Amino acid sequence: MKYRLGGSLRRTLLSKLQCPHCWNKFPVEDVLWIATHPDLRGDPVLSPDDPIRFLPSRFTTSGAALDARGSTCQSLACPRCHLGIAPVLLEHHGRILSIVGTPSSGKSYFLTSCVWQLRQRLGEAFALAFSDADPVSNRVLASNEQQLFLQDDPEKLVFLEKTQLEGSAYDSVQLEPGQATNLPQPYLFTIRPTSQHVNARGAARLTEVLCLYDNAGEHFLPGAENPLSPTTQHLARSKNLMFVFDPTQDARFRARLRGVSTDPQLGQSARAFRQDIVLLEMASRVRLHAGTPADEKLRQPLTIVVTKSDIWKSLLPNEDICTDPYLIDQREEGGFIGVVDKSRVERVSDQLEALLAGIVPEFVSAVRDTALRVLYVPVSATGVSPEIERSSGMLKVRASQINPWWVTVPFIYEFSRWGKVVGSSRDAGAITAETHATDGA
Ligand SMILES: Nc1nc2c(ncn2[C@@H]2O[C@H](COP(=O)(O)OP(=O)(O)OP(=O)(O)O)[C@@H](O)[C@H]2O)c(=O)[nH]1
Ligand SMILES: [Mg+2]
Ligand SMILES: [Zn+2]
Repeated sequence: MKYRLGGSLRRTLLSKLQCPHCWNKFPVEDVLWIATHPDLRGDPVLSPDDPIRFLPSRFTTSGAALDARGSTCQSLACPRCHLGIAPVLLEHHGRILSIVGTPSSGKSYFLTSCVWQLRQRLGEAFALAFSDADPVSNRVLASNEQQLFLQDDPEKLVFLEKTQLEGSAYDSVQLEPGQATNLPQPYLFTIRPTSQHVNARGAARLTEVLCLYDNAGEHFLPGAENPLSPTTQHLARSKNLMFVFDPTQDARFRARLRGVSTDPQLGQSARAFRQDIVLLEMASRVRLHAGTPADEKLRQPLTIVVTKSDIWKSLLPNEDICTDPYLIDQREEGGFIGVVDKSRVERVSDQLEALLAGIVPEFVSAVRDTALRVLYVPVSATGVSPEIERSSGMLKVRASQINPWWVTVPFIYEFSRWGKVVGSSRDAGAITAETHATDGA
């Protein structure tokens, strides 16, 4: 749809968009603007310090809204929760990929290593530009990346804080007057073909917005979800549920691994959670919010991200789970497309499923009961065990030793399902170059 969002701001906008904070879907013409005049403070849904959100009637010639005091505004907000809407969401649907798992399973390390590697590698290996769609809302993740990968002193022991259950990583809004609701902050990225991509001419149409969340593991435990803290409702909107399974949280795995690793997480006193129960809880929340019957398998693919593979890699001796399973398909007509070696990824998945079935059979049964399409992916966010820092007693990793394995595979495999941006070893040839520019690129 061509919509004129004030003045001369002419773009092909979506007719409806989804807020990444409260998941409300609304027509694009209902989007609010954020006042900039200092007198216009005290938004009723946010706080007395927040600028008022409003539906504009006056615009500048360049298409920006004017607030009630005549100041020029730049930023947009959701009509329901009043939180910021990145402008790119007016043109491209956000794809939510949810990361689920028990406390300490390794979700934050996985997300941080994955985003860091996507930034480094998508360009050279897939001709895709991966960038922050909203640098302000991505700042916690950016600071985690800095902590692990951009240390001046390579010998420094580094760590990521446990994800908080509430506080600065969440936004408090009053969806009902007088009732504070806690919403998790989304991380938003755009993925766009570069000029080297075989489909560079269709770059605007093929641009995707990725929407990720880093919940505290406690949010996924049975009984934790409540209407005033709907922190996991992204699950029902997720295009791919990524369940982070941590072998070090299972006593049977720990017993098998003590002979092969000295990782402190294998100690007798390590925390243990029933990961099969948390998986089933996740499935029931998805069904509840999506309105699907209790006995129906989930429609979206389920990726079991088996973390901390640096500890347990020797249990899968016949597979290389360290070097990335990617290839490049160079085209005669110009450009290239990055290809994921699906056969290799699926062979590893089958072997990993068989390994887990032998040690944690109830977890594998729960997975089979939950989803129709399942992929098991081994990852290590650090490539090395943490050590206990003497002075603090905390688990930390030496910055120079961090070397993640396969952390981008769950994402790149998912991207290969979207068509035209990432190929797979089975159908890369089927992706043909666009012959006409769809965006003047
Ligand atoms: N050996 C090893 N340990 C890891 C790896 N990734 C994370 N860890 C350790 O696992 C612990 C928990 O990691 P986090 O990423 O904070 O776990 P989380 O799932 O985000 O936990 P919550 O925020 O409490 O939900 C940390 O002490 C890390 O050192 C890995 O790839 N290998
Ligand atoms: Mg965390
Ligand atoms: Zn909203």
